[in-house]
Amino acid sequence: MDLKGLAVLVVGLGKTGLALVEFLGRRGAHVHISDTRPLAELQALLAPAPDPASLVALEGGRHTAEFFLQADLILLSPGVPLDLPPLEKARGRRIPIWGELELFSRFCATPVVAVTGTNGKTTTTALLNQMLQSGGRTTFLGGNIGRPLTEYLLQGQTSDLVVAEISSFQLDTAPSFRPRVGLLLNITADHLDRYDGFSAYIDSKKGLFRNRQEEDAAVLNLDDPLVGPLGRGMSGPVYYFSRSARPERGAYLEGDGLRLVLNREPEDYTLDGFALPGVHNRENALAAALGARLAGASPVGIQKGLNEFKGFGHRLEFVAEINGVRFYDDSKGTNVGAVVKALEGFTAPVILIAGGRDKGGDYDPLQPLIRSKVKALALIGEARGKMQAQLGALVPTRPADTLEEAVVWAFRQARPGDVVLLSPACSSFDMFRDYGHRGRVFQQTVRELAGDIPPEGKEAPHESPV
Ligand code: UMA
Repeated sequence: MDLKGLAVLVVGLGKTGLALVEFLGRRGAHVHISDTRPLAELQALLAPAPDPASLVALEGGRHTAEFFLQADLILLSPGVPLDLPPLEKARGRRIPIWGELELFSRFCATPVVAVTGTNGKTTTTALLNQMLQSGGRTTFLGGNIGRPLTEYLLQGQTSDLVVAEISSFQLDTAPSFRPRVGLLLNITADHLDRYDGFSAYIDSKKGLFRNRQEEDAAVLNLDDPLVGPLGRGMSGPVYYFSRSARPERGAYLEGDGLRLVLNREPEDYTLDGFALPGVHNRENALAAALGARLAGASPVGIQKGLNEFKGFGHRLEFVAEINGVRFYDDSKGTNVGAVVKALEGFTAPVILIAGGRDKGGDYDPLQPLIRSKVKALALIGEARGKMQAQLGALVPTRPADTLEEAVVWAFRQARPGDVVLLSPACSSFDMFRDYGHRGRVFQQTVRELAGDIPPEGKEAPHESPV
């Protein structure tokens, strides 16, 4: 595809937008940018850009139809909603609207291994990547995990494989995306602020297999009532992983280890050296091993990956122990399903810190676990009122104005042997730049409590919470 001379509008100038701008500039496109952030902020972001000559027009502080309609092609960052009014107008004029993943799909010549699902994506993707690398394959790790896939195109496409964590937002705007190995881990309610109901979200996730061809492998969670049945309608290689059953072709738990059955003899792997806690991480290990093997990882690489993988930041990450109280950062737990999985992993009483930007779902499914595992609840952010109404009667609950206040209160409720867990069930954008920022503020506050860091060095939230 030739982008030379094409007027291409990039909507959103975050990580993805910046990578897109650079790629488009190199390909000779006329780059237009629209972002709701103030113009001066956008200009500062673009200042070090290598080829400012390609930048034709910049719109800051708003999105307008006039600006959008100047484009021959519109490229969306994943966080940009599809129902912006200027996009409606552009659709009316038949201007193509793609997500970054669509552009990537059209330019990438390297086979892609893609992982999607509501929860476990990041851990599974990173573990799968480590298994491939441990076996000597070269990979690019990117996508929703934090690194735009466009960076792979900028690097010159020199890896054997691309390993990509893919969100539903990305799938929605990538009609040509075709992974050679696609893993669908699970589907539970999430992002209902952006989808027209749960079934629209389910359809979005199924989009992973939209262009599947006979030689492409599908990896499905047999235990998930929405994911398992999808295999019935699929031809070609379909593999299942399960915590409770023994699929004919796929991966399951066998004794204390993990067994893979592909077309050959069963292969057994030990989980003795596997460092991640909780049964859900065993499920992630099953999916990762199966996906990695199908993508060409050697058995030695898989075992090495299982032994050496230390987890991904802000995913049930152990932070510190203070006076017998253990603190865990699960800032990446941005929906109810993730919090359920996090709580299931603890046997000690938990003081839970939750809340943030509400995503339109229901917190009721947390009730049984709050009753059985949670001793006290601190609530932050925009969702705290709604969460208090749905969960506050179950255990002592405290709304807090800041995450720091919530941490200090949680610590006061704790006794030796208890756990303080940040697992918000919400996105972070009401108080923080992203979940990583929220996790770092949590960790820093905990370390201050432990007396490790003086409060001066603190990273501040980017705006005051409501
Ligand atoms: N913006 C607008 N208009 C809007 C919305 C946003 O102009 O209506 C602008 C913002 O002002 C900002 C930019 O768009 O300047 C942000 O774009 P973005 O939200 O797409 O963020 P990126 O930095 O490009 O990060 C994106 C993904 N973000 C989202 O999907 C929200 C990152 O996933 C991903 O790691 C990154 O691309 C690299 O591929 C994060 C995420 O929260 C981790 N994902 C969601 C999740 O996991 O639940 C799906």
